[in-house]
Amino acid sequence: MATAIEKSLIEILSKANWVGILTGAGVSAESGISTFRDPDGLWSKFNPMELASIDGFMSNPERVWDWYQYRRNVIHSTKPNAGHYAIAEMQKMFPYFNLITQNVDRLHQTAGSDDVLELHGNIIENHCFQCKKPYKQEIDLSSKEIPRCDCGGMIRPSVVWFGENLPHKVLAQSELVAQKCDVFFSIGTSAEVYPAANLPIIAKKNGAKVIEINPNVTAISYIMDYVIRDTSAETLPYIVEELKKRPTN
Ligand code: BV8
Ligand code: ZN
Repeated sequence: MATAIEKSLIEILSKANWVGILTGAGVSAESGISTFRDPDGLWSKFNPMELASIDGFMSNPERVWDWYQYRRNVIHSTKPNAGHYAIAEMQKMFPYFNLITQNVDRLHQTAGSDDVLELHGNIIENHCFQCKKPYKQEIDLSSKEIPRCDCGGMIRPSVVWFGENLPHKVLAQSELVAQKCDVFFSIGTSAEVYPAANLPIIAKKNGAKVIEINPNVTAISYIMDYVIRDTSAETLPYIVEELKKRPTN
């Protein structure tokens, strides 16, 4: 059962005109996908700079390719959880609503969210490391062979690695949401990675009510107006049910 959600939060939400949500790996945890910085997370087993960076790919492309193939196989057998579905429902409950995600698994889209702002790209698509051309051929998830582009370049997953710029348009849109919304959720993210972690701070500075849904304390818990120390799959369906009971504006 979600920890007691303050009545005032539901009150604020029922009157909200524009809701923004930033999600991180924690939202996919209850679908069975490891997070990065939890004690059993990916970064406890792998070195991010070796596996999620341009230098890492250049120094050992096979190791990086293998790691993404392993993650793609994990993601391939997962399904959205109640938290993803609740966010997809929330999209229809406000005059303006934007979902911004750091996740690359596309479970939000599978759950029915559309126009998802993917700050860190996605693990499903691929492009050429050399000429950047999108690589449209089906990837054999069991293959250790790095496919080649017709320019001869190696193919890589279309995620944003450390040291790489985020897609400019997506970042600009996300910053606009943070500036304009009246309520901003930070859900399932440790808020350690920038510029994504700036978004709740921008929202707060621009007068939004900021809400954190996370079983643990994060680097930005201190700025929150509301903190719900529970999981997303528990909390979000409960918020949706409470909102349905109230007349929205
Ligand atoms: C950039 C790849 C401009 C995709 C990722 C030095 C050199 C270069 C850059 C930097 C530098 N110093 C700082 C930087 C900037 C750097 C950065 O922020 N580094 C940090 C670590 C200090 N950022 C960048 O490099 C970005 N680009 O700035 O470009 C630039 C250019 C050149 C030089 C400088 C700057 C690029 C950032 C994107 C990096 N790519 N991954 C992939 O393979 O997935 S980041 C990686 O962390 C993931 O993508 C993930 O999205 C991201 C954030 O992690 P979270 O989603 O928050 O996950 P985490 O495990 O941390 O936390 C999970 C949370 O969930 C926890 O709080 C937990 O309590 C909670 N939780 C658990 N279970 C649940 C739950 N919550 C709810 N319910 C549950 N059930
Ligand atoms: Zn190419």
